[in-house]
Amino acid sequence: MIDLYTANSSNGQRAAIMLEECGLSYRLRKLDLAAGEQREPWFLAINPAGTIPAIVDGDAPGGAPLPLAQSGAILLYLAMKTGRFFPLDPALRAQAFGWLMHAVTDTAAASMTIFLLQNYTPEKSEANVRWFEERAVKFFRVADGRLADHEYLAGDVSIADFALYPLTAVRRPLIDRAGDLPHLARWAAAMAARPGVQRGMQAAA
Ligand SMILES: N[C@@H](CCC(=O)N[C@@H](CS)C(=O)NCC(=O)O)C(=O)O
Repeated sequence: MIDLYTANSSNGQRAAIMLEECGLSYRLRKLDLAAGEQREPWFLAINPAGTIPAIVDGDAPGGAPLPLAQSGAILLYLAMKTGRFFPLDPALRAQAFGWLMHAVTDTAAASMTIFLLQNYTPEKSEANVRWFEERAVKFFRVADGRLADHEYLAGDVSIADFALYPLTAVRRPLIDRAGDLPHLARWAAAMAARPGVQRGMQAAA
C-alpha cells in the first residue's frame, strides 16, 4: 500500500493523477498547509523539505517502506514500478523525460513564483506578477508548439502529460487570456476527459 501525503495543489494533483492512472491503491493523507502541518516533526521525518506531495511505498523494492518526495520523482518512480506511462523506445523515452522536466522545473517554477508573489512575498508587485505570468505563458507556448503535431507530449500519454496537465488547469485563466494556445487547449481537453486524471485532480479537493 502507498500513502500519499498531499494537498489541493498542482504538485499534489500530479502525484495523485499518476497513482489513479496506474490503478494503484493508495491511502490519501491530506495535509493542512495553511495550518503548517507540513512542518510537523512526523511529516519532516518523511520529507525533510516539508513540502507535498510525498509518498511512502510500503511495498517498495528491498522490503523497507520507501519515503519519496518531489512530484517529478514520484511520477518516475511509479512509472518504473508499474512499467506504465513512459515510452519503451529509448529516443521517445528521452523525449518524455525532457517534457517531464519542462513541466516540473521550468513551467512549475514560473507558476509557483506567481503564487508566491501573490500570496507570500513581503513586497507586492503587480509588475513582477505580470513578468512571471509572461514567463509561464512562454513555457506553455513551447508545449503548444510540440502539441501542434503530436497528440501527446512524447508518444502515447505519459508521465510528461501527467506532469504538465495540473499546471494548465490551475493557469487556465492565463492560458485563455493569452488566446493563442489552441493545441495546448485541445490536449488539455483530452487530458481532462480521462477518468484517472479527473480522480487525481479531485483527490485532495
Ligand atoms: N518541486 C516540488 C515542489 C513541492 C512544493 O513546493 N509543494 C508545495 C505545495 S504545491 C508545498 O508543500 N508548500 C508548503 C510549504 O512550502 O510550506 C515538487 O514538485 O514536489
